[in-house]
Amino acid sequence: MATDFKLVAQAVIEADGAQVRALTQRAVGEGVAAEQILSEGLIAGMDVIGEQFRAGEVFVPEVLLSARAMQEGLKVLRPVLAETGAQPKGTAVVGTIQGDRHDIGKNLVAMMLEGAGFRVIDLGNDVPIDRFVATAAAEQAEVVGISTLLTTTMPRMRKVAEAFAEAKLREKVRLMVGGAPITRDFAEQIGVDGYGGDARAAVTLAESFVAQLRRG
Ligand code: B1M
Repeated sequence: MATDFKLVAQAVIEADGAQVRALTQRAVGEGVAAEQILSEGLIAGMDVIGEQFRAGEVFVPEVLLSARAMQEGLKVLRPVLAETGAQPKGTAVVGTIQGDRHDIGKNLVAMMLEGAGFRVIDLGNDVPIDRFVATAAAEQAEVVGISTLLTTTMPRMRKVAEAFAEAKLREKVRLMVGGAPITRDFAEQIGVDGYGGDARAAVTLAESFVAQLRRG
């Protein structure tokens, strides 16, 4: 039976985690690409909730319940996205900036990086600026990915770039930013190395950073 992505999205909207999990499992079993289940099912449902939230039709508890339901689908997709037996392509540190607790998009970026063969150190959400720097240095990371979904916390991304410069790590570490309010222009303005519009773009960027660094 062809996968009905609308049903997956609807289950996210209705915050029915068991149904999200079952439908995601079924789609995986039918051989549907994990990225398609993500974008046309799980993320599509979350986008509807985001719109309803903006319009004042639903409130934080409903959003949180839908987010939890979406995570049930992500749990199913994680091993599929991470299927790789190769040597690590490089080390990436990822986290959501201090003051921001949104982590679904960042988790996706982490999963896709893992799936592409990176060693990923996920610092979680609400991550202080210094922790990005200290972890990158300690783990000899090539890539640091910073996520935010809030316009109020966007300015802190510039401070991360400044902190890496102060620690004299800008030659060794490439910085990328992403999240719904982030644009390429913003990334250029704050002086980071790149912007990922979605998790797939973040992986492509991370791969190009590692290639650049290895070329020297
Ligand atoms: Co909040 N929230 N939220 N929220 N929430 C938004 C972001 C908002 C746009 C909703 C709205 O008004 N329409 C709005 C921000 C407005 C603004 O800043 N201008 C908002 C607000 C205001 C808030 C609170 C302040 C609400 C309140 O308390 N009054 C509060 C903030 C709490 C805090 O963080 N301190 C809050 C809380 C929450 C919940 C806890 C309820 C929950 C988060 C649960 C969680 O993450 N564990 C939540 C959610 C779920 C959302 C929406 C509905 C969905 C976000 C999401 O997960 N999308 C969101 C509205 C929306 O975006 N539609 C909203 C799915 C996810 C896959 O997409 O994260 O964009 P996204 O990731 C994408 C890309 O952006 C990219 O890849 C992913 C796709 O492949 N990407 C990267 C992300 N990070 C990347 C990093 C990269 C590269 C790409 O490189 C490093």
